[in-house]
Amino acid sequence: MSMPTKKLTKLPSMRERVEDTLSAHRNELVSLLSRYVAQGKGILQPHHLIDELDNIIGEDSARQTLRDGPFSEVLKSAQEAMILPPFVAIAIRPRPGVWEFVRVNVYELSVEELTVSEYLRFKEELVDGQSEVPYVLELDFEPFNATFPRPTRSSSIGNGVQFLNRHLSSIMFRNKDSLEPLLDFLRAHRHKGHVLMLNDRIQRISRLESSLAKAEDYISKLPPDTPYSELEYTLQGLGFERGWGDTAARVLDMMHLLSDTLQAPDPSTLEKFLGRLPMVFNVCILSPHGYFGQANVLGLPDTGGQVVYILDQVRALEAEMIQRIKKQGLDITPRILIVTRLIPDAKGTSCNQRLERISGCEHSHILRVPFRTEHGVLRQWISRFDVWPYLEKFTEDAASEIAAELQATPDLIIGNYSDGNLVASLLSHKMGVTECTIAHALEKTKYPDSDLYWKNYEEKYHFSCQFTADLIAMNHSDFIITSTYQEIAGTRNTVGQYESHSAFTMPGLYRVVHGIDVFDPKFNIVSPGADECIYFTYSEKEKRLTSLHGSLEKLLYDPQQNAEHIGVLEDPSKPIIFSMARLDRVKNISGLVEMYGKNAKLRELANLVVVAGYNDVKQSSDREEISEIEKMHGLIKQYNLDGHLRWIAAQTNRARNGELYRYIADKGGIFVQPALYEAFGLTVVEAMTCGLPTFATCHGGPLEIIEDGKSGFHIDPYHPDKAAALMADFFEKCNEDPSYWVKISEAALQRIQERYTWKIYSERLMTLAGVYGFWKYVSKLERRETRRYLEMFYILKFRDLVKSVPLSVDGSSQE
Ligand code: UDP
Ligand code: LCN
Repeated sequence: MSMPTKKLTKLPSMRERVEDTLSAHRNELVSLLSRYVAQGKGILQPHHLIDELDNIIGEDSARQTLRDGPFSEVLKSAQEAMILPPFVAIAIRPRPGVWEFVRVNVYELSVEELTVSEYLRFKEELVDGQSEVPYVLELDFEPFNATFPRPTRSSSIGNGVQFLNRHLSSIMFRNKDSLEPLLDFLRAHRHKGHVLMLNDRIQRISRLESSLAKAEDYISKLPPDTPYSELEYTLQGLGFERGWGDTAARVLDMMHLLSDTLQAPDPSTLEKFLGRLPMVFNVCILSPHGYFGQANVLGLPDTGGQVVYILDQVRALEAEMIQRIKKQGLDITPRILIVTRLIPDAKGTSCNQRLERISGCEHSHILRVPFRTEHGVLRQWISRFDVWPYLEKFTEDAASEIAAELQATPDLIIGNYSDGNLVASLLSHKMGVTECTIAHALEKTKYPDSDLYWKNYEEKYHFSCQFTADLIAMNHSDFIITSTYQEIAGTRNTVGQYESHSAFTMPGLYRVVHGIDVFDPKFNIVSPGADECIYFTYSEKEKRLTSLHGSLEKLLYDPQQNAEHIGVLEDPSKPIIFSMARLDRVKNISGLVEMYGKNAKLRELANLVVVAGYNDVKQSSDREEISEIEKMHGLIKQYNLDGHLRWIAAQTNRARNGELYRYIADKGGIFVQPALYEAFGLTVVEAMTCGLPTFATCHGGPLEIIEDGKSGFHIDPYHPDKAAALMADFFEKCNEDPSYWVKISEAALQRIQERYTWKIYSERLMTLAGVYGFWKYVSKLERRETRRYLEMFYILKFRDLVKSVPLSVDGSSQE
C-alpha cells in the first residue's frame, strides 16, 4: 500500500492567518474586532480577547467555524492586544520564547506585521500619544550574540550547560586549533601562586598528548589506591602538577577524560572533565538588602526565602567544595563569604556585626559592609526598593573588605535579587571573575504593566532603577540559575519572568527590543531544596522533636490572646489547614482567610492556622503589612472566624517551624500556599519535604513543583471558591478513605527526592562553575563587546536614574 505523499509547505505567518480569516469570515471578524475597538484606547488581556470571541460566536452555528479557524489560533496564543482606534495590535506568542506582532486596521481591513520596535512604539502611544521625538534609546543585545548558536526548541530552554558542552565539543572536534584554549586554560590554573594541573614542561597540545599517554601507562600499573604523593615526583617530570586526583585511580580517571576529549570530544566527557577541574576555592555571594542574619530575621519585611535559600546553599556548597577539593588531591581550604549590608540599628538581630560565622559550616562567614554616603553610614534598615543610591559605594567598599578577608580574588561571584546581581556584575566586571546570577523574583512580572506605566510606580518602587539593574545583570552574567522553567520562559499560556524582559518599553526612558533571549545557553534550571536537618518527613519518628510539642500546642491552642497569637480553635480534633508566609499583599494570606470564611463546609471540616506578620498594626512599620493586618481583622469579623481560625505572628525558630509542619501532618492536615504570584515558593518545598499534602498557587513556581492531583494540588487564588471546594473535597475524601492522604503525602516526598534537594543543587552548581568558567575563558573577546555596551548603559543611564532616588534619612525611613 502506498502512503499518501505529503507536500511540505511553509507554515502560514501570523499575518497570513489573520488575512485568511479576513477573507473567509469577513463579517464575523469585523464584528469581533469592532468590539475590541469599541472598548477604546487601552490594553486587553488574553481572557478579554477570548471572552469576546465566545460572545460573538454564541449560539450561532454558522460562526462556530471561526472558533476552529486560524484566527482563533492567533487569539489563543495572544498575550495582549493594544487598542488605539482604528488599530488593534496583537502580541502573539505561539510558544515559549517566540513572539510575533501584527496590527489590524479595523476600518480599512488591512493587516501588517510589526517589528518589535514598531510594536513597542505603538504601545508607547497609549501613554504618550504620538511621539514627536524621532530618537528613542533602543536597547538591543541581539547583535552581540548573533554569531553564537542557540537551541531552538522551547523544551531545551533552561538546559544551557548541555547545549554549551555540545557546542564546545563540536568546535573542538572540527578544529584542532580550538584545543589550544583548553591547554592555555589548564596551564593558567593557580591557587595563591601555586601551579595546578600543568607546569611549564607542557607547552603544546602534542606534548600534552604524549605526556598523558606516558602518565596513563605509568599509573595504570600502580595499585588504584596509591596516594598522589607517591606519584607526584614522576608526574611532575612529565609536566603534571597537583589537581588531578588524590589517588592513582582518580588521577587515571581524570587523565582518561582529558585524553578522550583531546581525541574525540563529546559533550558529557567534556562536562565531567571541566566539572571536576579544581577551579573554585573562594566564593562571594552577594545579597545586600534586608536583614541578613541567621536568627530572628525571618518574617521581617524583605527578609524571607532568599535568606533561607542562601544559608542552605552555602552549607551544601561548602560541603561539596570540601569533598571535591579533597578528591582532586589538594590541601586547600575553601571559603565562602556572604556579603551583605551592615545595619547599625539592628533591632535585636546580629546584622550590626561585621563578620559572623555561618552555623553548620567550617569556613564560611557573613561579611557585612555598611551603606555609606558622604553623610556617613546609614544606620537603619531601608526597603529593598530604596537601596539604589548606595550600591556603587557599597561595591567599592565590599571589594576592599573581600580582598582583606580572603587575601585573594574570588573564583566565583554569585548575585542574588536585583541589588545583589548588580553588585555582583560590578565586582565581576572589575575583577574578571565568573559571575552567576539568581533572581529569586523579578519584580516586573509581579506588578502588571509596571514597565509601560513605570512613572506611576516610581515614587514608591523606583522600578526604573530596578529594571535597568536587572537588564545589566542578566546580560553581564556568565550564567543564570533559576529555580524553575517558568521563571525563564513561563508556560504555554503564561510569560516567563525572564521572558518578560525580552521586549518591553518604559516610555520616556528607553525601549528594549532585545533585552534577553530565553534560548540563551546561559540559563540553567537548578532548583533549591529544604534543609534536611530541619525538614524531614513526619514518619521519621526517631528524628522528631517531640520535646517541642508542648510549646507547639500552646502556640496553636492556648486561649490567651496576645501579640503572638489571636483567635481560638474550638474543636482541636479537627485537621488543620496551615499556611505560613510574610504578610505581603502578594502572598495573599488574607485571600486564604476569605476563601475559608466563605465556605461553610470547609469551616466544618477543618480549622485554619496561619503564621504571618504581626497581628497588631502598632507593631508594624511596613506599608503593605499594615494594610494586610487591617484586612485580616476585617475578615475575621465579617466571617465570624473566632473559634475556627488561629493567627500566629511570624515565627523565626526554624527548627520549631519544621516540627510544626510535621505536627500538622500528624493530625491529617494540609499546607496551603495561596499567593497571587509566587516566584518559587520555599514553603511549598518545606511542607512537601515534611510529607504534608500541599495546595499551592498555580501562578508561578508551585505550578512546576507540584504535579496537580498527584504530588499535591494547584489552586487558583483568582478562583477562591473553587480552591476552597477543592480543599473541602480533599478532607471529605480523606474521611472516607484515610489512605488518600497518605498517597498524596508519599507522592509529594517522592517528588522532592527526585528534584528538590540541596545535594543535587550543589553538585550541579559546581559543574556549572567549571563549564562556564572555561567558556568565559574561550570567549573572552566576544564578551568584551557586550561588556563595553553594558558599561555605557550603566554609566549613561543607570547612574542618572539613581540620582532620582532620595537618600534615606535615619529616623525618617518608612519600612
Ligand atoms: N518563614 C519563617 N517564618 C515566617 C514566615 C516565613 O520562617 O513567619 C520562612 C519559611 O519557612 C521559608 C521562608 O521564610 O523558609 C519563606 O520563603 P518563600 O520562598 O516561601 O517566600 P519569600 O518570603 O521568599 O517570598
Ligand atoms: C523569593 C521569592 O519570592 C520566593 O518565591 C523564592 O522561593 C525565594 O525568593 C527563594 O528563591
